[in-house]
Formats: sequence, structure tokens, C-alpha cells
Amino acid sequence: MKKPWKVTVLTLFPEMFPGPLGQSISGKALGHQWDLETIQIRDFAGDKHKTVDDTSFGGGPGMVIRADVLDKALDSVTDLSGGPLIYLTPRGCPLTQNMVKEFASMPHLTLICGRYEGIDERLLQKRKPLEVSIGDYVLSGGELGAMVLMDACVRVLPGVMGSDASLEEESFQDGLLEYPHYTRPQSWDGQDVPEVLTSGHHEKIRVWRRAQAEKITAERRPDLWAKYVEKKK
Ligand code: 6GU
Repeated sequence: MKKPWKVTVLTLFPEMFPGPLGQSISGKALGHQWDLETIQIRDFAGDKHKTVDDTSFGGGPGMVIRADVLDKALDSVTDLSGGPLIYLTPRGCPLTQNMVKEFASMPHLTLICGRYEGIDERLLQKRKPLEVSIGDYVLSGGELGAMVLMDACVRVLPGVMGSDASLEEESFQDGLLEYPHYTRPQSWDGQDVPEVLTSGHHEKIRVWRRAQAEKITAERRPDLWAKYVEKKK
């Protein structure tokens, strides 16, 4: 059997994992299509008090994770060369589906989760991780960001989603938001399912869904809509 896709997470809160990734689609695939390893950064502290952070030189609020402690934790990662080293931080490059597909195609990811105000800049200078953000808001730590990134990767691994058809559908609608979905009952709360969907006319359904996806994208996400229009030209 081929080695499963693997993620190593460095964190001060390993108990948070697998958390929600132990449920649903990613949970079923855990131990099969992918593996998760956590490393407690605190285990690499040098003093008896297990100190991992200190105050910021120059003053200001909050604590900074020490470069020496995190560096030792990274030395303990055996398969660092199997893929990118990623630091989850609000100042990183915003995560996209293209990045997700690229990360999922590598054998191994190493994720650094920061807490407090951040990490000593010298550790970043030495290890040069790819800095990744999951959006323009501030979380109290990188752990939720790491879980978001892993969830997005796991669902595109071969053999994880029930049928690869839904992933194909996703790429077919590339750059557009999802069209609306309906299921039984056909009439509910005074609302009927659009007739075209029960017509059995596959080409008409395809055209209707495309038009709906375009309408929703244009209304809600002018940024995505502009890219889509540009690409279609
Ligand atoms: Cl990855 N970490 C933190 N702490 N805050 C964030 C984030 C990550 N992405 C957006 N905000």
C-alpha cells in the first residue's frame, strides 16, 4: 500500500487535534488516506519550568514564542523534506483552492501553529516557512487555521470523497459559487422545486445550473465574477 498523505502539526495545544477532523469525511479517511502527527512545542523547552515564550523586545503587549525552542521542535520532524513548512498566521498569504490542491499533492506537510503575539522573527528567517492565512480576521492561534487547511486538503485526496464526480463538478464550475440544490419533498412550505430539475432534460439542467451559478457569483462576489469574465474571454 502507498504511504498516506501526512501532516505534522507543531502546537502548544496538541489536545485540540484531530478535533473536528476526527468526524465526517476527514474522520473516516484518517489513518487510511491521511495521517496526523502532533508535536508539543513545550517538550523542547530547555528549562525546568518549560518556558516557550517571553515578552517582546521593545515593549508592547503579549508574548512571543522563542526561536530556540521552536527550532529544536522542528529538528525533531523527521520528514521535513517531504513537503512545505507552513506557518499559520493572519499576516500570511490568503489560502486558495489552488494552494490546497498543491499542498494535497505533496507527501507531507509541516504546520506551525503560533499563539500569543507571534514567533521570534529570527526563527522565520532561518526556517523560511510559507506564511499562510485563512482570511482577514484574527484568530487566537493558528490551530483552527491548520484544521481548515487540512480539511480542505483531505477532501481532495484521491479516494476520500465518495465519488470523484463531485470534485469534477467543482472544477467544471471553476471560479463560480455553487448553484442552488433541492431534494424531496418536491413541494414544501409553499415552495416548489424548479421544474427544469425534475424534467430529466440533462442539457437544460446543465444550462440552468450554470446560469444560476453565474447570477449568484455576480451578485455576491464581484471580485470572483470579474476574474471569471476575464478568464472566459
Ligand atoms: Cl492562520 N492564524 C491566526 N492566528 N489568525 C488568523 C489566521 C491564522 N488566519 C486568519 N486569521
